Amino acid sequence: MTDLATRAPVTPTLDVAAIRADFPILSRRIHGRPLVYLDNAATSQTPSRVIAAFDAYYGGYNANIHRGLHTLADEATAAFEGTREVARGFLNAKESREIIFTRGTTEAINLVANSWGRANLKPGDEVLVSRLEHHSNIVPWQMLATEIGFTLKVIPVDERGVLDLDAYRELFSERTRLVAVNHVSNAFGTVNPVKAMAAIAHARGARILVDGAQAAPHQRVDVQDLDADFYAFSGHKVYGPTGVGVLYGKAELLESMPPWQGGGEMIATVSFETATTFAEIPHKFEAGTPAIAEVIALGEALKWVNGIGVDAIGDWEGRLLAHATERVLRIDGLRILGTAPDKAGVLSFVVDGAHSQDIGLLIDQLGVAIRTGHHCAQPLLAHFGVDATCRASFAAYNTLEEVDVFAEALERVIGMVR
Ligand code: C6P
Repeated sequence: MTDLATRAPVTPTLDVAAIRADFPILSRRIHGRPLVYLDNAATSQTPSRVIAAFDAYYGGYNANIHRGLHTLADEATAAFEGTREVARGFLNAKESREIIFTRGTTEAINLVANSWGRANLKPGDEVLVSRLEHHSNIVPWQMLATEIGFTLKVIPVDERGVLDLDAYRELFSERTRLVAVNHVSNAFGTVNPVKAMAAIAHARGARILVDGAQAAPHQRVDVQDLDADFYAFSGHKVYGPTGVGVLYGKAELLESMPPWQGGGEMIATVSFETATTFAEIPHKFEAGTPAIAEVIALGEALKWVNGIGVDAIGDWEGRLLAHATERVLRIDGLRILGTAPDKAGVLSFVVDGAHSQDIGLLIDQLGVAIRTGHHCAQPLLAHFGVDATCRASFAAYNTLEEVDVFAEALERVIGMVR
């Protein structure tokens, strides 16, 4: 706990007022009060340039991509492929063909399970997932395990919500083929040492898939430095739109994998007489018309993040987290879940004698948006003996004053329900 409460103050490197002015939604009032939006781990808000990208596309160059020879198709294709290059830079991938557009992190993980997993996992093999995983990095592996007959093994956490690396090392056997782990836990905020975990996995001949949904918005991600085999994130958590996400995969791996969805765009030739052949990566994994406007708008979101600087965003969120932690710990009977020394801007807590759902509903009446529930991490919450927590999560546009409003509102609603 002291680790968090005494975290060294960070000099604000962000012009938060200017950032806020970029987000029209932040001027909304909720139940007559200024919106205090602290549900950023569920979805972040979008700056004007992302919203404008939709208008520009639909009002100016709406066309299908990679197909037409006309001007609009050219413009749309260039903008779409432009995002691929922006995403490559964002993750520091070697090549833009290592970037595949998906509907989000969930679809990215399902792609890996259904393509790489089906091709590489055999009965008796083992896949390691962690206790900290979101359901989207558990259920696709469970579904495939039932079908194929491999075993899922769970990397344990300690009482702070930190992965036990010794136990991790010991879980490996000669049958371990894959580690599937998140970079940052959505429920507790734990930052996992995925670079070290990748090195251990590779030394044991296993691949590693990193779920970066909660890391990409808050810290610099360098897939080459991490040596991740696969890395996934979602647009809507990184100031972009819903319905779009990214799967990074090492080129040689993606090339060796079969397609997982068939249709237009992913083929080289189709014939009833000879075998259908497939397109090169990344198109092999992008069947059908993609979410063109969303991909283009995601490019704008990533450029917006680059313009602010993801390190500066992470530093500022660390300051917000430290202040929020210090404030809520004054509340009698409040317990924080997830006290790792290295945490992203996520504050998960339960309060004696007050149900999380009640807190969430009542605090909304005071204009404060937080998330309550199991956060799609039921195995983690069950391990800590709870079925729900309240979760406040921070973004670049949140202020220390908003943290104070949240803490005061929290004290008030706890007084009402106890
Ligand atoms: N977590 C949260 O409130 P999608 O839905 O595909 O964009 O992202 C799924 C996902 C995968 N991994 C992690 C670590 C996540 O946090 C999420 C989404 C949201 O915590 C919604 S449940």
